[in-house]
Amino acid sequence: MTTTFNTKKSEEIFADALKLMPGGVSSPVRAFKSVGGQPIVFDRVQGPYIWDVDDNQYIDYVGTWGPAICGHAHPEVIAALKAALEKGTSFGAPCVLENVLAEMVIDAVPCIEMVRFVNSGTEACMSVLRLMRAFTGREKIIKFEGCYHGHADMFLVKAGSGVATLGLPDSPGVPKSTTTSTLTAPYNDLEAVKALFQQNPDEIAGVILEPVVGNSGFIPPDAGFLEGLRLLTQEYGALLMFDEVMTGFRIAYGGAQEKFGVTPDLTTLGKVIGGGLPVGAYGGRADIMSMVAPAGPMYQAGTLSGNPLAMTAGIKTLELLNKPGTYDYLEKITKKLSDGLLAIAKETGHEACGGSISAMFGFFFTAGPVHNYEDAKKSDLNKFGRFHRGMLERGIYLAPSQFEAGFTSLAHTEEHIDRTLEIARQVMAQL
Ligand code: HOZ
Repeated sequence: MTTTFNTKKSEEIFADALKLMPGGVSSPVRAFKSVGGQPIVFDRVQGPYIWDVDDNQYIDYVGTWGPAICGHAHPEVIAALKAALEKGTSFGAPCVLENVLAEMVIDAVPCIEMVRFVNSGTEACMSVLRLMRAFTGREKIIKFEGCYHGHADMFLVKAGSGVATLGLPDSPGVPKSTTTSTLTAPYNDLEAVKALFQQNPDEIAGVILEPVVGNSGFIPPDAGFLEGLRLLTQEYGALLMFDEVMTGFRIAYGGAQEKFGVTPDLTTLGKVIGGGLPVGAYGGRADIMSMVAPAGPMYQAGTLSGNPLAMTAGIKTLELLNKPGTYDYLEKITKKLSDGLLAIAKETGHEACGGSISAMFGFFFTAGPVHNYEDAKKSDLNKFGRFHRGMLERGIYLAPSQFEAGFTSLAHTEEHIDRTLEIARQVMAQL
């Protein structure tokens, strides 16, 4: 493919970064390891666009891995942040903004009666697991192959996202003793979950999952899967925990639990609720959350938790989302993108499958269907890498891994989608 793509400054900066930071990055998923080439270095973002340090412009479908659902650097978010900044950057003490965001989250998310703010999705998931164990007095948990719940030790078992991308699903440095209580099952396989409960009666604290998977690529739950998990967990006295770090406020205002009408006991959130600043949260039934210190004995803490700038960005972002028509719009443009990509793949002779729900989508180079991580791994990763590169060189920024979902935003218009599809047609025709 011949283009005039110039990334000279990106290359120079990344070469320096490689000497300064492991792999040149602050988080592995950014490193382009599985798609070839090297990461572009960003200079600025606005709306649906990114500009790199060489001044190339891209339409962005990563959205800083999820938070940018209103579009990057939304003027109202920036204005609110500027005003908040005048009051200081951190209090390490209660502030009324925490109450405001907590109330918005409690109103929106069906299972959440009380919430604790933390600083990332990883922190939310490791904390909620401790809470599940504290509440039930049981140690074992069930997670699903290819689901990613952050990088805490007990979740790095057959995990998705960066570890799947790098082929490191079980990381060295994680003590065996930490993961012996982590049982795994294939996603969408209720029978496998049932068998684990039968083999470990009275030992399983709960089931933890992405209700729509985004960390093995995009994989929706089969009909009845979430409902089946709800029934099984109730039958065995275990808790159900939806990790909605990706899906929360993205596939519906109330997340997957609103969309699918299945209410878990606990939920983790992140990404969107921070509006682009570092925030995570866990919440759920008040009787369970009352175990969290200082209300109860389960200890969990954080110097920057409930940070006023992060709360401000989250509040403004949820205000922008909580308007009539938001999710219909996101559904419409994302479906147009997803359907368009599949149609172009077919026309140009490539096996492909995929789909979308609201502002989240995915696309695999395999005939599919993809119900779980094993299915996702059948995708032609080499072809995905070449597709990714071709799109990048023509101004479309996709997640640099087959095992990540794509994200749209309120700033993406039909014109952006048309332009993306036009470029996808050029690239696929040459693959
Ligand atoms: N959790 C994000 C999507 N899988 C990526 C964040 C990261 O690992 O940098």
